[in-house]
Amino acid sequence: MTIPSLSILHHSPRVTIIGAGKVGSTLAQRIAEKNLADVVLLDVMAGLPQGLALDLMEARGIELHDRQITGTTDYADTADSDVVVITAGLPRKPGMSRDDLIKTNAKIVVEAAREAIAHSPDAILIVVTNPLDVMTYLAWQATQLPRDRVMGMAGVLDSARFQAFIAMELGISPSDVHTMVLGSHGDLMVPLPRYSTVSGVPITELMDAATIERLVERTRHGGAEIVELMQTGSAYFAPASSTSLMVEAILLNQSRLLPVAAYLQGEYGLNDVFIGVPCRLGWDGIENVLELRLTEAEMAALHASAEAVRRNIEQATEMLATVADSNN
Ligand code: TXD
Repeated sequence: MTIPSLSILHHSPRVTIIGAGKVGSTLAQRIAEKNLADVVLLDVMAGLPQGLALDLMEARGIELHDRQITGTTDYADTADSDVVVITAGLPRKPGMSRDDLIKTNAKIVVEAAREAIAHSPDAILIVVTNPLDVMTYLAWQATQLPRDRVMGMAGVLDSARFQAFIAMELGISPSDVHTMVLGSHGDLMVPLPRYSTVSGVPITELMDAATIERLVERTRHGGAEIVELMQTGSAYFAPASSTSLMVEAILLNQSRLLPVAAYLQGEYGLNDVFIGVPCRLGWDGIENVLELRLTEAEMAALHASAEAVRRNIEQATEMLATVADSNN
């Protein structure tokens, strides 16, 4: 049998996921089973990504897709990826804040970003590792990619949590709830009830202020609530779904308006920092940053959030410089 040489056969989109842990492996499953792209899973633990990839390949006949899933420890196997997602690094343990992870994760993320982009110079980079906004900044700095091709995943997850809590409170489908959470991925995130709606109706019309505040607080501590329950790791189903939504928006050029950590150059009065703001995502990555009209209090909360990120960026940069000095 002769197989026709269709150019499309040579252009299957390719997503590399660095870090084959809980988030990375669940994301690989979502991307393959949604039939979005071939997936390369890379980890430092020899055997882990290969085993997970084989396991996912063995499910293909049942899940009915033909995507290739490859496991590797070698960056050469990730070459020419369209999207690179970094999930490598440690997750939180009970009692830890996301910022406690700076020391362990900064070096891992910088090296992963550099290696991955050296092999896929045209890729769009999505960072997932915590502390999210700081790690996204370091990855951008290490790769020198244009700002529209580097982003962090957090706002989609924080908005999904707020969406879930509103849906549970009102006893309605989460599909009818649209939420907007800006700012850093941490206790200083900025959920925006004024811009959160149920089928077009602002939630401020449907719940009293105390109820909304309770749901906002639960959203702020949504990650910690799960860490406390699990005791042995952090959330990964909703984080993988959120990242997969961003990958899908990019690969299918959907022009979705999603809150993602983006590099700001004057938007919202902020400069030289990555922070969660609504962005239009498509083939080119971040195609546009939407500047919402914010109240004074909302703007102040966003700036406080950005200040905290900035302090952590300084701390991480000093730490990386010390490591580099001690290696010289
Ligand atoms: O909203 C968000 N952005 C997040 C972020 C939501 C959930 C999880 N979030 C963070 O993602 C979490 O705090 C961690 O920093 C990362 C990954 O979380 P995950 O739960 O997947 O952690 P695991 O299961 O420990 O997996 C991490 C993997 C593990 O297999 C390590 O061997 C691997 O990372 N690892 C590396 N891979 C490649 N290269 C290097 N250097 C490396 N170091 C560790």
